Amino acid sequence: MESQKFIPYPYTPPSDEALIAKSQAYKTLMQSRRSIRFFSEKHVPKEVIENLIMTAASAPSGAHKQPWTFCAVSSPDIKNQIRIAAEAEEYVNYQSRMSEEWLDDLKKFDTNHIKPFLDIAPWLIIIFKKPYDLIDGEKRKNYYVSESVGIAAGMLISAIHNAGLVTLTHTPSPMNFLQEILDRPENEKPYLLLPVGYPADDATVPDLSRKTVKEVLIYF
Ligand code: IYR
Repeated sequence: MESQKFIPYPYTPPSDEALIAKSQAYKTLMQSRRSIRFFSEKHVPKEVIENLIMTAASAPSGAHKQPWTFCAVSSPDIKNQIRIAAEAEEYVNYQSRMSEEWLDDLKKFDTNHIKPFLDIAPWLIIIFKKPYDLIDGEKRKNYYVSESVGIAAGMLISAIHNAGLVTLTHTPSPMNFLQEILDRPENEKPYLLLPVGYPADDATVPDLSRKTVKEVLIYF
């Protein structure tokens, strides 16, 4: 392995005032994010989706292996195939695979196995994680794959919100059907499905509150 070339990192330190103002403004922006289950059919340009995904793909990753693939689906036929397969799995989940405790925890969201957003949202982004790369048929291991892909997913969610669109972290389970429908190779495993678009005009969200600073932050 040849040694890595290092280059200067271009950086201008912000003032304390700028740090406070920017961190406050971003907090306010991100605190207005909600998971949305009711989408509009309104078109979202492909260029926007590409910008969002390439923001996510700038995430840090174990040994810089970038162990992810993003599938961006706008084809009504493929979206419908995904909906049919996801609803079939979710039906079994709600009927028998989820515990009473789990179903009870979900009551406040009023969810069930029916997922119209999979047809309605203009885009479905499916994130695949790659436990290993296949290079000329050889397996090359990736590191901290779930952490890396989780960070990329978080960056995607914040990019979607920052752009003025909405999403939902949807995890139909099991979701191997996504590997088949999207014809992904054996080293790509479905990680998360995100419908992306505008909220429906009459979209509602559950009236929830977030934990306070005292509940989540401990200084030492
Ligand atoms: N995947 C199911 C169930 C579900 C699970 C959790 I954890 C949620 O926060 C919400 C739903 C569904 O999408 O309905």
